[in-house]
Amino acid sequence: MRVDLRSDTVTVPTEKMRKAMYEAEVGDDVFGEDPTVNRLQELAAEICGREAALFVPSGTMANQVCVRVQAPRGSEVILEEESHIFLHEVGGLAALAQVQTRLLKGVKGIIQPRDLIPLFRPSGDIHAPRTSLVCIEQTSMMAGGTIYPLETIKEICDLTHERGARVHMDGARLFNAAVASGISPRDFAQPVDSLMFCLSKGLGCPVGSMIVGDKDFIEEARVARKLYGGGMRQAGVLAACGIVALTEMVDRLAEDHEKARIIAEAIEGSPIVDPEWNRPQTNIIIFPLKEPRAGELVQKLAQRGVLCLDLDDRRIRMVTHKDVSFEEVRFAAEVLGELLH
Ligand code: TLP
Repeated sequence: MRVDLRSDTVTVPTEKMRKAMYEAEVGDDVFGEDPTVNRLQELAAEICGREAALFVPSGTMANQVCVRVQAPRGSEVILEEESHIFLHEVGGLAALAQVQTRLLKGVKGIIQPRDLIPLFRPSGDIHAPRTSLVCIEQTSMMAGGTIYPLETIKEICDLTHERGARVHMDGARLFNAAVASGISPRDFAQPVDSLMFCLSKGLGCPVGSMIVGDKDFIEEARVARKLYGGGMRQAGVLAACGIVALTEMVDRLAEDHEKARIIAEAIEGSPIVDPEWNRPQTNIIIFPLKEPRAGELVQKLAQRGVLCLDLDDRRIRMVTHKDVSFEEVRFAAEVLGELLH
């Protein structure tokens, strides 16, 4: 058996998606003339209760476009120290938006409003960069898919807006957070200035992310998307999958969370795992080892057919998704249990 738990990005399009791709009505989306892209964008905006949305090729481009539009060159962007935008986007903040970063450590990846307040630069100081943007990540990937509580998001947005800055949500796994918490994507999307979510992770699309926000912001984002080479032509073949994802693939994410709990049980009580590890709230399991042996363990798991990733020399990540069955997950849990106990 081969169980691929490296990421939910390994998911492949469903039959329905392939059929939808085949049948999609298309046009030139740079001219705004692809009816399927337009439908997907309207659907995404509606689900999030916001004015408009934009289809982009990847989550990375979505984040980078949102930062570019909202953070002027030379301004300062505040991020959690293990956020995807900071750690895993190839230095795009420096290379593309040309902004400076200010990092803080969250609690299980979640930025605490009280810790954020002292980081805003004082206005009127000629020496200081302007704080333009705060980025939050829903769910917080490197903390093990933890959920930003809605109250925390509201507090962060209020205090950031009071200080003249904006908030961007990297909602790559927004729907995992929504399904696990019972809070609607609309509620999560209300307080922030910009939001992106991915179609190509747990929702199973081959390509694509959505940027969501007010009309004026989305118009600016469309220009930045073109600048970054993300203006696509007959993208309706891809957008068609997005429509299937948003209408049919959201509720089933609960299964992925159940699968994560099965794996978590195999880790529980292991003498070689740090007992303080964050138990999974969604579909991501990250557990730290007491000794720096993550690479070795990942190799041993791979030899037994269980694929996962080492994030550094101590931390191992497993991500559950639609293309691993409960049977495969139970097999992975068994193998993991044997190696950990
Ligand atoms: N995350 C990938 C890798 O890049 C690490 C993964 O396997 O988890 N925001 C968050 C929180 C993400 O986890 C990711 C992808 C992205 C943005 C970027 O999305 P893509 O891969 O579409 O550029």
